Amino acid sequence: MKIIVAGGDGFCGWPTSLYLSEQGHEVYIIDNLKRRDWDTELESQSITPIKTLEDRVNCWEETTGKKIKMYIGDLQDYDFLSSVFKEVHPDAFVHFAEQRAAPYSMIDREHAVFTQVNNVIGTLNVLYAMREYTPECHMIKLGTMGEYGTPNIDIEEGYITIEHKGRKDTLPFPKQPGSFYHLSKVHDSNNIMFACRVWGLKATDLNQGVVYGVQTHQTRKDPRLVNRFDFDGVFGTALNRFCVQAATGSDITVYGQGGQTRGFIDIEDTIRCIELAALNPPESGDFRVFNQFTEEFSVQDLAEKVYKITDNMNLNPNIVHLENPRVEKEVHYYNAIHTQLMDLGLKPHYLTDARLEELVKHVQENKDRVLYDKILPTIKWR
Ligand code: NAD
Ligand code: USQ
Repeated sequence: MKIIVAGGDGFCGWPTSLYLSEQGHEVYIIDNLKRRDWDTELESQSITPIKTLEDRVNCWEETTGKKIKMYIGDLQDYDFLSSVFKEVHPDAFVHFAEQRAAPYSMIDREHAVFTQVNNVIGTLNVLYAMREYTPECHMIKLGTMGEYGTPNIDIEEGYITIEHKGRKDTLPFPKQPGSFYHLSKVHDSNNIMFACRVWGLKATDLNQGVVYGVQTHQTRKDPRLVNRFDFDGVFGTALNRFCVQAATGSDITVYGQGGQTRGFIDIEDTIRCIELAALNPPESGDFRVFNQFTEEFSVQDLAEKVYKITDNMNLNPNIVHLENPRVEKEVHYYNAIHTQLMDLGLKPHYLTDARLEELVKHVQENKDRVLYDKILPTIKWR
């Protein structure tokens, strides 16, 4: 298949591009390299030293003989996007290219506005480009489990059948997102659903949980292919952050009571889910939603898992409960359905002690790049 991977320089997009390329698909990366600028803005960095996109792509070709073409540009620039669509005529458009950190979107008005404009306009442009140049193209859009929030009922995959005053209908599952970033994903979902309904486009919204891990089979082929690894209080996500904290003698920071429960997925499974969605497209006009995670954990569960492993490694870890910088439920019911990707053939990599130990060791190898003053959270929701 001809597959565009927008956001192909990022944490999920880079290993996905390599995996799809290895499977024999023609891969075209779009990225505006903004993620690297946000590191500069926040005076932070990936723990792993990442090469430029050009070097990474050249290294992949040198190592495997497979070519990945890259286009440096912004999805908000419709002329740029149109020119890529006209040249490539993709079968699938994998859309990772958004500002994805909830804390970044909550810094102040400017960052909230930037996040929503970047994400919503970028996606709207992709929908228009598909409609204009390749209506058969399948949009595979990265959404988030955080669109649903934490309702006191089971979370279905996108839709819920409800009976109201004697009448019955299947409707989009209610959304209660927890940040301006998560809200941007809800706005995207609504726009994509509308475009599928009125223009007959086809799309899969992958409501992904928190991703952990760093390396994949493909990024391990050469040190120059290494994936990025975020640890700071803005872009670092729960499990990866806890591994960094334990590996570097910093406290494992549970926010509040730690009963916050989320869906989690190994980066090795993220890349497979994308291919499964691409190989099994929906019908024209369909807006399909999959919940993309493999296991549920509370933040406290994760902290304790990391504690156990790193204690065995004689790292003397310590769990602290910080005052929660976010506004979120800290004790709640959580049960999200996630069967559709399994039905398509996903064989999950579950979080094992061996996987955790490997992650911690990986951090230890790059320990000198950890910026200790960037670990604690500084952005508050209120
Ligand atoms: P990332 O920030 O590492 O990568 C995103 C990439 O998109 C970056 O390389 C950035 O430069 C690029 N980008 C952003 N805006 C762009 C634009 N307007 N035009 C072109 N390129 C642009 O993020 P990630 O962790 O790889 O996440 C990828 C996607 O998956 C996001 O949409 C995110 O919301 C979603 N997601 C991520 C996680 C996670 O835990 N990382 C979990 C669930 C969902
Ligand atoms: N948390 C802690 N301690 C920390 C960091 C986080 O207790 O040091 C808690 C948070 O309060 C939250 C939970 O862990 O309750 C998850 O936070 P996170 O930073 O790991 O993840 P989140 O902000 O939800 O965002 C990440 C990605 C985002 C994606 C989302 C999937 O950055 O792109 O959409 O995970 S989901 O969580 O399912 O919405």
